[in-house]
Amino acid sequence: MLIKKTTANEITSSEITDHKVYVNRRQFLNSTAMGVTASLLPLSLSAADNTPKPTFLDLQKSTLSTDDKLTSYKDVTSYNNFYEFSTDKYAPALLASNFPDKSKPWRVTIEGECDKPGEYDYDDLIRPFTLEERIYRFRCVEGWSMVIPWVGFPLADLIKRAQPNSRAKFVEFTTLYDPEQMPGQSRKVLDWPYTEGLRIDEAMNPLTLLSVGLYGQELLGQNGAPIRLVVPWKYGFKSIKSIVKIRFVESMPNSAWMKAGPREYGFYSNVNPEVDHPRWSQGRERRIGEFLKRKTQMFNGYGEEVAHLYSAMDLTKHF
Ligand SMILES: Nc1nc2c(c(=O)[nH]1)N[C@H]1C(S)=C(S)[C@@H](COP(=O)(O)O)O[C@H]1N2
Ligand SMILES: [Mo]
Repeated sequence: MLIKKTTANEITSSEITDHKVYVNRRQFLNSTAMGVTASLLPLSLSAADNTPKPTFLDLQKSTLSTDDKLTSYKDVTSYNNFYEFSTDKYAPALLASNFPDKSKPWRVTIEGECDKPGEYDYDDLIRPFTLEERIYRFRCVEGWSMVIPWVGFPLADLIKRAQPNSRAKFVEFTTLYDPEQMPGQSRKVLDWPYTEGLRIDEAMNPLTLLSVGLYGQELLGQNGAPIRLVVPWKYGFKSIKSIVKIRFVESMPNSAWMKAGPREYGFYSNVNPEVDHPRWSQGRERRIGEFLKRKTQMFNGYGEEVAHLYSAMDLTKHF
């Protein structure tokens, strides 16, 4: 992460459409980064480098967006699950405000069953991709939900560049392990580092996003800076934050939550009002900012796009 002009808590909701922070940052990158880091770019060879670089002014609006009313920027950035910082939902906004340490490079390793593995600086990793704004519903397993204008690019675009081989049946993601920056990791709440996984066809689905921002701004620490997953038809915990590793594997990976509670958290974790969590109903949800609960929709309302992925499966068994 090269520069940061402002911090989240200085941004008021009336300023959320002001993209200056991003634009400055991208212009800076465009003018300086290419020459210096070109040799570190195993994925961004030739052709892609001649295409216009994404700027946050040029954000493409995605046709996959919902027109549900947005959750406020304040709620999206102050009510968070990020156990590496705290199990208290209001604490990550305070404890992660300077995360990640801007003086340290953020590297993402791509490895496993693929022809183009590599280790990338964050800026090099995202440069080849066109950033989109996508308004997605996001539902937590505990029955709250938000509607968030994410900024990101399809995970499929990155996967295609990595060229997975025929043994790549699943993708495993890993969060940074650094107890000095993430105080919650000094307590064994989960088996750190946090890991998650998707089946390769789920990972390739056009809805699956690698997010680097929201509300037109760079991601804040509490939302999983600098890069996190967003899988809108699955419960929130699948959307792993602060990713440092993406690994193609042959067999189904075990996630941090599956290890913590195999009866409560399955690999698929599709939003499903018919399959309750052992300790609570999944039939209704509270949209943050609303008073009355609403009925939860199958696949969080994205059935048309994803139901075919599970047509042959018993979803009470594969929860
Ligand atoms: N590394 C990591 N990723 C994580 C979590 C976490 O504790 N650690 N929490 C998950 C859960 S339970 C939810 S609901 C979402 C919350 O994302 P948000 O804070 O941006 O709303 O992040 C998910 N990703
Ligand atoms: Mo969650």
